[in-house]
Amino acid sequence: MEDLQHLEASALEKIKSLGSQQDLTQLRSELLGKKGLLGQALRSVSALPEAERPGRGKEINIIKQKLAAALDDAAKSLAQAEREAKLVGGRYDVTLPGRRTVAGYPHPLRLVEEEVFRCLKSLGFTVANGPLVEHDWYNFEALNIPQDHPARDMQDTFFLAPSVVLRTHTSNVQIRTMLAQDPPIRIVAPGMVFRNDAVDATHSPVFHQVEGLWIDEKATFGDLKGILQRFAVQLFGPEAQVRLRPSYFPFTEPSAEVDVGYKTSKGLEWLEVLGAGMVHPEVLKSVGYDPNKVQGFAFGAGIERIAMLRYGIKDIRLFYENDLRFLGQFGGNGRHAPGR
Ligand code: 2NM
Repeated sequence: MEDLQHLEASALEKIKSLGSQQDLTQLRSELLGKKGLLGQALRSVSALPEAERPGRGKEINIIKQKLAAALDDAAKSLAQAEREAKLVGGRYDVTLPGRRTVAGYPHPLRLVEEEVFRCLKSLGFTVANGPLVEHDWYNFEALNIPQDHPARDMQDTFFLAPSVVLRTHTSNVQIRTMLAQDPPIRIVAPGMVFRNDAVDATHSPVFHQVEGLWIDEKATFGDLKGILQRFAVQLFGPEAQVRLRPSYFPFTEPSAEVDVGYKTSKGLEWLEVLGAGMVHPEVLKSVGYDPNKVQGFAFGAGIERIAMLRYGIKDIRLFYENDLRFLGQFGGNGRHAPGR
């Protein structure tokens, strides 16, 4: 009895002070293996008087089970300790906090462009694109802009060759679309345009425009006004109003400057936002349309100008400097704000 209690106590003590899985394997075989201490004890049972054998055998088996369970527990905690030691002391410290990923977010000019699309797509317009480097004919001639018009001056236009220019508006896309398709036409042409201007707070030699075009048998000036009204409400809020002033463009007749009015503390304030008009018969003729059969209207606006008015931005250069402190302020519209 006493020798068995001693065996159990000292075995449990050894299990408690194990330092490695290797030591554990060694100890397990010393205790429970074929030639181990408990095996020896069991074998010695046969030397006892017959009456003592079952009680002694049972005692030994109980101790055997206890030690086996203690060894299994020790194996688990040793494995856990070894895993933790590896993680902390290894080449990578996985306990460090992760690096934060920064979700992308749209540029303010893209936000405005997308809002323009949202308004016009709901009216059946599709987006059309075209080249930035354009032949003189698509940029000027087909748009009824005469040879001696000041817009064709080197002071205003970037010439790459005598009749190759950086497009000065996206109207080249309207011309190319009308040449490729018959009416009805309902497109919106966004993109980069170029003017030979010196940089200041309100001018940039590269900026962005969006132009719309609707041609069919009876697209009227009244339809144009309705679209402009929706456009104003979409971009400047439900209270926005529209006012047309007579103007002149070579490619439209009649032509209008479009002001958007919205309520401020100082009363109704009017801002010039768009140009628009009925497409000039000469433009229709130049793309092979019959002005007696089809008609329509066009309108155009500068994306930068709309963004500056909407967000209260005073310097156009901010759009191009890629300063994240500036760009991070336009994450509205359900988009992700920048991470830090
Ligand atoms: C504007 C203002 C008025 C315009 C005209 C055309 C085309 F190709 F159909 F003739 N496209 N865009 C237009 C008309 C553009 O921007 C201020």
